[in-house]
Amino acid sequence: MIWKARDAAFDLTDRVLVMGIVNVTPDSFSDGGRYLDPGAAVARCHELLAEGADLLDLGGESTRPGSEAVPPAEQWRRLEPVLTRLARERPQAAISIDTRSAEVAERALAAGARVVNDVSALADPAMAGVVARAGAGLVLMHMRGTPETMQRETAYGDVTAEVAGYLRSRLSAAESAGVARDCVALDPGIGFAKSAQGSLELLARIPELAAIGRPVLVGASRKSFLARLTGDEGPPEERVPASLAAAALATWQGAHILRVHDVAPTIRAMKLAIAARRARRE
Ligand code: HH2
Repeated sequence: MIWKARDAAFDLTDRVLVMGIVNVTPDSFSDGGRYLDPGAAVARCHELLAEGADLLDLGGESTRPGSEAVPPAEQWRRLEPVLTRLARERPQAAISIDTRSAEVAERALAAGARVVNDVSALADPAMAGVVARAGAGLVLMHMRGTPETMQRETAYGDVTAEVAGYLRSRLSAAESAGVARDCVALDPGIGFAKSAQGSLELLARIPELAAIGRPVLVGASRKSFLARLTGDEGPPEERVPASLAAAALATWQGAHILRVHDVAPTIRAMKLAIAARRARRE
């Protein structure tokens, strides 16, 4: 399967992409405040690329449970110096921009980003047009409500069936608005309006999402559902071993893109799971 993003075309037939997270925010749940300074954010980007990240996902807004929306102007104030420096220093790096705002997406694409990662799956009516005009990659994610309200909406009959139905309909909406199907990747939204059990079930049932026919992105890294299952009670860094297990499990189940904080160890875990996937077929 091919995933297109402007001048990039990722062949995902027997490959899993690792997307490294850099949050240029004061309040993200794991790296909040660490990369708010543009120099620190750019240094982190170089570090993750050196570790082998295929893409970098830059965000100027936390979407952790309970968080409030950040105005587009403030998101862009955080992101602009980082994107400008990266475009100069690493023009070939594939940059994804984690935003629900079409205005921020448009500015980021003009500055060289190749992918828009939209956790609201086109809630901003201008978003699809912006993505389509640039021929950019687009990640559509499932959630209910908004980050502020979502943890009140975690009860489902069949979580996987509902998420798959939603992603199919958002894929159709994107296509109707002019986004090429080849540019779209789908994401079940681990931890977004999901109980720990719901997140786990989605990880275990990735083949049902992959059956839609587009790449599946999984973002389980350091999330609190892991702590609920393992009993880790400390800070998010304590969740790295469980995150690596989740990355291996997602790869084994057929995920195509892993969105993670810890790139180098994830690549090792993913390689093992890819080798096991090949062995299953041979
Ligand atoms: N998770 C987060 C943010 N963006 N995008 C996609 N497509 N999938 C995800 O699972 C996802 C996402 C939350 O993680 P993080 O960016 O580390 O934290 P915060 O939202 O607090 O900035």
